[in-house]
Amino acid sequence: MDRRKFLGVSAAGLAATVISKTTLNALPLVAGSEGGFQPDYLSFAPGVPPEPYQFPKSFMWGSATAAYQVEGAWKADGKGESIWDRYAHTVGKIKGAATGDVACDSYNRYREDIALAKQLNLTSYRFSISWPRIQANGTGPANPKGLDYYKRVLNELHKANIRPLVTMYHWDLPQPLEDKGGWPNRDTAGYFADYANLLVKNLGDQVDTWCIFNEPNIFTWLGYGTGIHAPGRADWADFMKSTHVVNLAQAHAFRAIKAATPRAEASSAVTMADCIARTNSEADKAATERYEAYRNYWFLDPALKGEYPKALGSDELLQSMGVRSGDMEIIKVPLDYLAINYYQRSICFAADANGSAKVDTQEGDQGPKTEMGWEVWPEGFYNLITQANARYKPKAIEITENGCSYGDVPDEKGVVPDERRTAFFRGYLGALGKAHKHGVPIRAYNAWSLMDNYEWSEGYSQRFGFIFVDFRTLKRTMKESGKWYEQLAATGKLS
Ligand code: GBH
Repeated sequence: MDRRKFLGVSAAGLAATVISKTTLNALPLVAGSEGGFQPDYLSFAPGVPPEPYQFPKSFMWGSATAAYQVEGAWKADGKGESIWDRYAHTVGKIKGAATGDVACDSYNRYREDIALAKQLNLTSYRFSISWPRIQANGTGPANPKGLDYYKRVLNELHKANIRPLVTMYHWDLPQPLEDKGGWPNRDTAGYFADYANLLVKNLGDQVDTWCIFNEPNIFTWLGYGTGIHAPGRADWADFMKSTHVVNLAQAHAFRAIKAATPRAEASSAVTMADCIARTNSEADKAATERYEAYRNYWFLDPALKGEYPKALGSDELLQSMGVRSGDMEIIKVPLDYLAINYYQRSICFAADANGSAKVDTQEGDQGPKTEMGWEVWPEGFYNLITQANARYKPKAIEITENGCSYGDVPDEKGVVPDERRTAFFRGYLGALGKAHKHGVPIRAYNAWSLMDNYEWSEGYSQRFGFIFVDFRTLKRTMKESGKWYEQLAATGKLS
């Protein structure tokens, strides 16, 4: 399960091919970036402070989770089966055969989780709603017990004075909709519109900020393009079709939200990468543009500009995706804020010397690596935020996810000494502070994650939380990084 294959070839619009395993020893970066590429705070030994920065009082400090990764209770109170239930129950798909059947049991322990968020001084709490809790089959009336759970969660958050940021879809499609064709099936956009309607009609009075999709650029690709995520299909044509259906669904949901609650804000969280051409060659620069077009812009340009990015969206491709006349008018909606998930930069290059359109990517290899193997390189975060801001000039930006996996466990005294995580957040928040200082309208930072949870195909082998979860007992223990974040959230002072 090599997540590095992400879009290794897809930007070419061609069928999958073998990914080259080039290593990145001497990195010939784009012109002008060689000297002085690393700012001060990137002398990145754990404990080395970044440039100090005082975030404003109004800045929201938060964390993020997702339903399937934390809730468990996969059959409780009339919940239907999702594609993740099915996939995780299929032999050979997930590391250690781990499932989300129990996960962190947040379905039963949400009060404790929100109390911990309060202890962390959080003012923002991003979580997602499980579609099959609301509609077991993906269609029809809402399940009152499913709604009731989320009403209780929202109540609890409001009592604690924490702003909820609610994701409508973090990857758990009702299995019966997959059986009807899933995201490549255009009807799914209509089913999603109905679901979004149920959410805003029933929960709209408790929610001011919606996140429609989580990482549409990832779940379409990994779920339908490579098959390493649910529902496990590996079909280029299905993948590309699914991207268009998701864009339609995003617009339908946006309109449903505005119709029911005009004051509410809505967007979708896209995982963006700082995309860097491996060399200065024309071929590598063109490859970078194509990759970026998919990775960063494929679900934002259609909404905000009414078109697919031209670097990739040829007429043939759009036709094969099932784009009909009139679709782009439907798809264009003024998403209210920019929601960015950020993990890595991507070093991009042309896959063949012979001038085909194939794109390949590799990880940056200059910074230390987290346990997922992802490079720690805060400057990429700064670059990406400023680029995205320049492209869309949004009224506001929220960082909806950013974080790192390290496997630290409690010592005999119950202390979890995860200095590397604190160092990671110091570095990335230094980059964020720098962007903020330069006038980028960032209003919130939601760290991934509140607590260790089910890391999809990686099962429970990757820990991203401020809170350690013992998956045998479900006991929660605040890590040292959590105590550090607690102070930051209280003062806004990065030092
Ligand atoms: C997010 O996705 C998810 O929203 C969240 O549920 C998850 O738990 C969290 O991050 C941590 O993984 O090496 O070039 O192929 C992860 C976003 C984007 C990260 C693609 C891995 C692979 C890039 N992913 N990336 S590459």
